[in-house]
Amino acid sequence: KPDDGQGDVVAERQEQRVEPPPVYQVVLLNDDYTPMEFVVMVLQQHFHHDIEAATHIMLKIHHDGHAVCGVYIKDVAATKVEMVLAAARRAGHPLQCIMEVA
Ligand code: NFA
Repeated sequence: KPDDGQGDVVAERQEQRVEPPPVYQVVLLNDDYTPMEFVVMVLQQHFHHDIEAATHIMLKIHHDGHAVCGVYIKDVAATKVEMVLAAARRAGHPLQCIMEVA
């Protein structure tokens, strides 16, 4: 039977899929001034954690200096960082938020 070329197309598709899409961790950093309640609110409102998970993550930041709050594609992660920094600035808190390749 003559080869219809379909097998080659499938092989090329599989080769193109070997690299996973790059994802970014959004990380909150500890400081001495931002109220714990504000951080818990940020984790609920911007990262959709329930109050129990949000409190756990806030305490991890407080004790370890930082914690991952969520993992997103690049443009979503960048928007999260900007929204959190804007909310913190608006409330007068020094809370810092960064993104890094997961
Ligand atoms: N360390 C802050 C405090 O004691 C709380 C905090 C937690 C700040 C997580 C920033 C991030 N008020």
